[in-house]
Amino acid sequence: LSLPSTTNTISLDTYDEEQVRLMEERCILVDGNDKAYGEDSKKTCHLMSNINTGLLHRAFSVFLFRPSDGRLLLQKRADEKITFPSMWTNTCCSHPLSIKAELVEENQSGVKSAAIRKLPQELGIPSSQLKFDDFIYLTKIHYLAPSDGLWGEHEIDYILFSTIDVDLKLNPNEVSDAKYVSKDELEAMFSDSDNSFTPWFKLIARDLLYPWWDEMLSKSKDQGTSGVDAK
Ligand code: DMA
Ligand code: MN
Repeated sequence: LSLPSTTNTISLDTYDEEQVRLMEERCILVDGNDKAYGEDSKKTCHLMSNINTGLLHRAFSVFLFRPSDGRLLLQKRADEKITFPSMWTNTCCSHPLSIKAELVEENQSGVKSAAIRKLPQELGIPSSQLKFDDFIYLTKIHYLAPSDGLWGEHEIDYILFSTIDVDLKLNPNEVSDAKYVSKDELEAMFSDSDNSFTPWFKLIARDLLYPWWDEMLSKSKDQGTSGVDAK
């Protein structure tokens, strides 16, 4: 007798305990038009066996810039992460959860609330430094990327930019390193084969980040200030 394989047969025993616990989070299921229709576990949403049948969920990606010099804050994902471990990526990524505050679509409130929840948890940024109106919604992208065969991503990803000063206290279970980079410094990192990058960061950098970054830096020059202000 051969039973069909289901997500329940996949064991998380070999992974980090805290990251396994987070696999129980309830993600928001969406259709190809980002219409929410239900929820399922983070584990179910990130198994390639389910992604290959079309399962899609909602996510966000934060790009945080330092006001004084327009540098972008990057993080290196912890070795403990189950998907895309040890890779450099944008400031913070995660998922709005299927709870009232994070389901709100008006003014992209749900994903902004989720960002304000995760920036402290991953990077130790004090919540008092994070204000709703400091997050600018740019656009959303639909992408699919396998991680290691078993795991992957298939998301509608909301891109949020912010130009604010923050204090950092990295959570080592989430982030093993962080640094602010200029465009040239990021290019140098991309050219160094010792570094690996998440697929969504590479995609967003090429298609969206560079034009936006240029515009932001030139605006601050027009204003004749040394600082950069996106507002
Ligand atoms: C998921 O990020 C979201 C995107 C945009 C890839 P993640 O794997 O860092 O999520 P979490 O921090 O919740 O594990
Ligand atoms: Mn995801």
